[in-house]
Amino acid sequence: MTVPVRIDRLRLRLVRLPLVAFFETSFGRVYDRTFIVVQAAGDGFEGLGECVADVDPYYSPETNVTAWHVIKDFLAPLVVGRSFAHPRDLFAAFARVRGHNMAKAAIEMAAWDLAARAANVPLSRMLGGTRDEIVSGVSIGIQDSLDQLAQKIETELAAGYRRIKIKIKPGWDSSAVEMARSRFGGIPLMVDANAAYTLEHAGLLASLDGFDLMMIEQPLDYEDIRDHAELQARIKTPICLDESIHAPRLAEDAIALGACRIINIKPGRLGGHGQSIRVHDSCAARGVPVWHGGMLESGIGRAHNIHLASLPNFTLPGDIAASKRYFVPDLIEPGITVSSTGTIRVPIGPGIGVDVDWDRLEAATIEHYDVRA
Ligand code: OSB
Ligand code: MG
Repeated sequence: MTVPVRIDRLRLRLVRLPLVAFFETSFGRVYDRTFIVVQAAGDGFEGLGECVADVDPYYSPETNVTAWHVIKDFLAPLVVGRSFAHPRDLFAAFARVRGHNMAKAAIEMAAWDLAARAANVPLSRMLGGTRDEIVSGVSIGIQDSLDQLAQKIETELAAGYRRIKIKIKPGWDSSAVEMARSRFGGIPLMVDANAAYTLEHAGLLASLDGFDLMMIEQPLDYEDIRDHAELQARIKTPICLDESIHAPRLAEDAIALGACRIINIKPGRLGGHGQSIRVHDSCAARGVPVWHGGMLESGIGRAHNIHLASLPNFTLPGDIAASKRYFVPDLIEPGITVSSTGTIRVPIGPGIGVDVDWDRLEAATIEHYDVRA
């Protein structure tokens, strides 16, 4: 099927928004989010994408400064003034640029939104989505005390969220998991280490087997698929890879090597919707479930995530929560809401199907840059 998309102009915005509460991972604590919003215009329509690169290169090698540079000087010239038979063709058009998946994804996703708006269909339909609502979980950062963590878990369970993920790091792991299990019983519970451990911690990680966790996300190093395979052979808890999987081929290798039993999909990390669908499909063919991760996106990126998570092999709850957990107000109006049973409806309007509050976006914009044909 061809879904033509033409790009006449790209507008980049560097945006900063305060988070409603600090978010701490093994990388450190953050109080706000700085990201790039991409507007892609063509054929009288406009599509939106969000670049999830952070201010620091701790989750991935990209930052919003590298992404701005790479989009402006290398990626935009490859697509502005061009027509494509399908938005999935943009990733191939970027092929000579190595890496920089978050920069590529921001443009590619804006092109999908543009194409879906031009075709007057919801993005989920164009992506191959099969459900009209998705199941939502939360990612709870490292807190100052176990009591604070308990309070957060209680609040999120009361709000209806269907899975609790706790960020861990050496010194904030067994105690946090033990507290969550003893206070909240058999809730769907998992942990995310953001690469904070090494194989030397295998004994400690194996001791988490007793807590019946759904999975442990990215326990070991960013690039280290082989050590994850060795760890998976030594622990019962399924390993889920996040940071390590930045290309479809790596997902296939990790599964073949037994390095993980579950994969986290984030379109920013993979280079956009097209690459995410490839990972989704190859995991489905191998009987490996996937779920949709989050990068503390605004409502723009979050809307993209919701549409992607409507594909059939997203069988585990995602890190896609309500706007009010991140930004008040969000860049979209109304914000994303979660039902009392922890579900989010997939928007049904054209494209990403959410409405940007342009005054708010303008007020949050630090810098603009336009690329025209
Ligand atoms: O590892 O999943 C991660 C946020 C920023 C960077 C990496 C991660 C996260 C989260 C937050 O866990 C998920 C969310 O957006 O709620
Ligand atoms: Mg993660």
